[in-house]
Amino acid sequence: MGVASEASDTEVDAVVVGAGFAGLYAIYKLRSLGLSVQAYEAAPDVGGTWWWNCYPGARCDVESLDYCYVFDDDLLREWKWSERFPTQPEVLSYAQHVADRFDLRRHIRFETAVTSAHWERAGNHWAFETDRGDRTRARYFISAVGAISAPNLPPLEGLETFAGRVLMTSRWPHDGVDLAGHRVAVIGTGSSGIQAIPMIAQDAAHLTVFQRTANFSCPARNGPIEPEREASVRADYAGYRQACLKNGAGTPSLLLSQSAFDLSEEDRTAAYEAKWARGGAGGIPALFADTRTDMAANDTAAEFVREKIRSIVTDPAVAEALCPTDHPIATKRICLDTDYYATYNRANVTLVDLEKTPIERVTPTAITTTDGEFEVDDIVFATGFDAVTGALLRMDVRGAGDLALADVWANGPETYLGLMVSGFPNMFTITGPLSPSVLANVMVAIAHHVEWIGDCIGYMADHGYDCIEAAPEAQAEWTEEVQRIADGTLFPLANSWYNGDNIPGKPRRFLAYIGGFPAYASRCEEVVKAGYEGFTMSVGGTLVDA
Ligand code: NA7
Repeated sequence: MGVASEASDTEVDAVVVGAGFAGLYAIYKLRSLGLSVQAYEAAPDVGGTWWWNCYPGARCDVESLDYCYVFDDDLLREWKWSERFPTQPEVLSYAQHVADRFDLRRHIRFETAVTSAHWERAGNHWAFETDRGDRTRARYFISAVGAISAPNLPPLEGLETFAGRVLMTSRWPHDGVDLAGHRVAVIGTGSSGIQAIPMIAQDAAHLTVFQRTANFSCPARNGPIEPEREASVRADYAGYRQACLKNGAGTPSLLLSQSAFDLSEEDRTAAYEAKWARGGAGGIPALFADTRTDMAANDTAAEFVREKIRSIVTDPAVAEALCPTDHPIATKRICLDTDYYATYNRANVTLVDLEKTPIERVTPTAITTTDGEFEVDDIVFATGFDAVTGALLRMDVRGAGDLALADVWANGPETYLGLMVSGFPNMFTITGPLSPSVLANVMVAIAHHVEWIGDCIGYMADHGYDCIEAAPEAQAEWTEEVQRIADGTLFPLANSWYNGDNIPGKPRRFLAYIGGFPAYASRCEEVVKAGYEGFTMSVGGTLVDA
């Protein structure tokens, strides 16, 4: 664990903001290029979202064999995952292992948040300030702030008067929380709530779940990694990785090729049953390519899951309340669970349907809805994140001409390839807005971006450039293309954080590239082959087309 020292005033080649998986690899990569690197991390240790989200039941919903770095063969050989879907402590210990093994901590200042990053054209550098008073100048600004890292705490009326504990899944205390004998409220039924609810129900005297929107969840069927599967992956990891890179979601566990209507109804149902029994990545929607584009195909998957909910939950009224009907399946992130629906059969669990009876206020001892008062000792917010753009915008980022990123993105983020923003020279965003990010295996997305950025900086050094910027026209075209591809799917039909819908006032724009990881990676490669088409590189402040 890093220890913060005195505030500093320094100059380095690159500042990396964030020491999660993106930040760690960026530090490693930039250092290997010979750059001096300073990273800042708000948490006391590495891991990013895996440091903060240590709530009960927290798990990765990408299979462990797919959720790792591939830049070092020894690291790949050495590290053994214990379960198919790794727990948060295991993912965190992997991040810590990587930091130690590659001696990355010495570049990171922990418990230090970057508060501002301003581009200074005169010095051709970024000037950073932190909440500990550090001032740092750097030629390159690498944002590794994460797409799902800026928590969303809804401003419920009266919350400040609540006498019990207010907890957030995304800021869970590291020394744990004793819920035994307590009456606990969980607000939110996304991935975090759906993972935490079965665990909390086991400890709490009573659990009341406040559900605004029912969500689709499929069984993870977690367990130890099958030795044969692990052996076959390890026997040809390079080949396995190539399969990952060719898959739209960056993980070969998801086979998205056939239509739901390629099969007879009977065979389709049998395929859904088999997937439900097997569990795993992507859940039921991962079986057919047209689940995300064709409403009739989507309905077959959605109705299959609704029937499963009805078969598991014994109280028909509770089952109906848990059946999602407001959005096509998978247009909100599909959840993977362990005993989520069965948890509602417990005598100590109550579901409150906020669609019918919204929360009015919080009192010192209760949450009050239009239906009455629910007395609780603890309130757990599992209310998600200001996803994809939130973490970047919570810093004061100003580009050329002192333009604030928040103003430039007032109508939604605009980027070129999700890698750079026009008017913000030398600022790279790892898994940034309008890149595959949250729609791909994020480890694949991170590796791709870090390597692309490293190669780009290497190219600039080789050619004597010291400044790169996205051209406004290229950015406008990319931004339009990302939305157009999303509009060809069912995703815009959902009120989801993919569209920015979960944050009041956030402009509606599809925040990730949904054309699939391979198409995205090819585009990035073509851009490079065409001499960094759509980017402008300059020497000593004189703009020259690269
Ligand atoms: P999510 O998926 O955004 O889920 C947040 C949940 O909180 C969701 O059910 C929301 O309902 C609910 N919510 C949000 N605001 C409120 C208010 N004001 N009142 C009641 N309920 C509310 O976040 P998660 O942390 O679960 O998962 C995020 C990602 O992290 C996940 O996809 C994984 O990749 C890991 P809504 O559906 O918006 O009506």
